[in-house]
Amino acid sequence: QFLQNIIAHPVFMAGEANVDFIKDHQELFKFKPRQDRATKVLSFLGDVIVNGNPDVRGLVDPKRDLRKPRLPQFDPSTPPSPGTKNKLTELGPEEFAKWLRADPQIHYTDTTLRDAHQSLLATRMRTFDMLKVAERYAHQHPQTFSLECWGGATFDVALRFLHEDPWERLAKLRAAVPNILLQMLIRGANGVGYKAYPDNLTERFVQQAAETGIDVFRIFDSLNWMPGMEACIGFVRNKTDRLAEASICYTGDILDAKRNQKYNLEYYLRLARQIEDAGAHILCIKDMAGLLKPYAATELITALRDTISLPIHLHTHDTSSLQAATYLKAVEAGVDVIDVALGSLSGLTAQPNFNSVVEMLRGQERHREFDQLSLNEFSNYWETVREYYYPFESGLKAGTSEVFQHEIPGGQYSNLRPQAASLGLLDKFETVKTTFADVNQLFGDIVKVTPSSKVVGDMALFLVSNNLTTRDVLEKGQGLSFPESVRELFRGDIGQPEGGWPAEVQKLILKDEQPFTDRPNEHLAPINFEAEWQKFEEKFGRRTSFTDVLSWLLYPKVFEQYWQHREEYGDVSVIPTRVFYYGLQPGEETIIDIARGKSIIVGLQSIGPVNEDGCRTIFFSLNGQTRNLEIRDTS
Ligand code: 3PY
Ligand code: ZN
Repeated sequence: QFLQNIIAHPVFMAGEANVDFIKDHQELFKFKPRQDRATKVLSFLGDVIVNGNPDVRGLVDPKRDLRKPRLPQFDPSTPPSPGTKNKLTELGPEEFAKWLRADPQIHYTDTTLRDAHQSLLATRMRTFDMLKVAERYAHQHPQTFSLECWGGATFDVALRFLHEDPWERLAKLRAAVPNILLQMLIRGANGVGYKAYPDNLTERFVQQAAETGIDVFRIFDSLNWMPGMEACIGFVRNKTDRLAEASICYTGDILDAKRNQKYNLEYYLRLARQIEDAGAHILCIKDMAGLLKPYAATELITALRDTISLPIHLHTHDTSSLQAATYLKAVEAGVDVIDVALGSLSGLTAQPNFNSVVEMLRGQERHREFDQLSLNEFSNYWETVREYYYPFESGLKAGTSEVFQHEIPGGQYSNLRPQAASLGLLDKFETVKTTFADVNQLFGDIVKVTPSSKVVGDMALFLVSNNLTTRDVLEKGQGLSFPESVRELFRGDIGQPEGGWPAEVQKLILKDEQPFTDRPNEHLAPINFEAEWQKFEEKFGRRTSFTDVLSWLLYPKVFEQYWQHREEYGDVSVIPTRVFYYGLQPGEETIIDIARGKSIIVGLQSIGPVNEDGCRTIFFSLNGQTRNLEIRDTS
């Protein structure tokens, strides 16, 4: 610290330090007390106890019964049995894909650690709760095809709201699950963000994700625009030895004459051929809103199996509560892998129920055996843990066939409600949903999935909060100024939709601005990684890693806040979730594993009154010793 004080001193920095510099500047000997890990954790807890965790402020129900979960049984004395990860290492991606396509038994991807909580709990599931069961899962269910555990919104939410490093989450899951493929969702040219990134940034991101632990890259473009996916497929193929799974996002209804003008069977088969030609190893049908009805699945999967030779992976959301029937038809038609979530985090806007789908197929030709008692133990674990996240529940109580009208993706639904609430529009949520459908028609009937779906949502909220309809847009759009994201969409910032943008609407939105039709990434200068790393070190210091640099390049402001939080409070991902969100009650104790093999026991003794500085003294016990901390009361 002494050296740091010298280097940072204005006299020294101006190059004016002489021999008496140290003698004349006694402030160089003033050191900020170095906060150890335990003190940092206590400061965080003190803040939650006094002021509440800002992420749940106003939503806490002190009477809620938050029990301790029971961990599923497993035998830690033997290593987990080899699974699909071992198979990929043995065969390489091309041969693996052939093996998958030829395997007669159905495969399952478990989405509990990504899409299920993104769709039910606004992506808030913490690494802490995942790690409690990851190793157990690897032992108990090694025949799972993959665990979807990264990408989509998890990257942003981990940094922004959970103050966690997404890379650390991935590395820890990889260590706990050495035998099952780990899968991520990547938004093609938009990476794990909401806009186009320079190609070489996505390339390094893909390489780093593979090195850290990802085996299956599920790639999609939010408008089903091939140029938005091609580069990313190439990065996975050429820069890693992992699987490139490219998606057709399913929208409309191929069996409904009113909805299949544009998005019909031919359209999807053409895309599938292009995906195969682009070099993907697996084809995904990404039914992000849960619109693929059972008989449409029969048509689509049968035709796809006849048209391409890739294995087919089906993803859906159970918003309508019909999708187990879709899976039954898809399995009969020869789908290779289906996405499911463990019972207590399944259904509604998440994936169909893993435990039940296994039972649906038991005794049938394509059944794959899973220990049902153990699956239920995992489901029970998540049922208890889900309660900790109650402030983030979407409020949807039952399946709804409304989804066939509004077509809101499952992953967006749980976000749109709080977004509407924050604008004071909760009592108009029905109108928001119907306006979402109207905006889709205004925009020319587009594929709606992140980020295009977010723009449709932004426009719907804009219209409802200004008491406008899509007809008003057509009649007086010249005089309206639209949300920034809408302008960007029509300018071509996230790609081109099938059939192009409706020209009249595009003119109303862009006014005199010229749209482009080539890849938005072509307009972005490549990243100079050396220069950026240097800038990064100047800003954040040397105790950093390349994964931090990548996080910063993808989400500069969010990373900066995350970094400040980490400097002040340390690694808060190790704090148990109940304590992280709701603090401790006087007399309560918790154990926190603050580093490998190092645990502390923290108890709350009492909370002092507010003093004249606006602070409260919190009396903690730390490993049996009393520790007082002054915490500012901002409530
Ligand atoms: C995401 O991009 O986060 C999605 O889940 C899209 O379905
Ligand atoms: Zn999804």
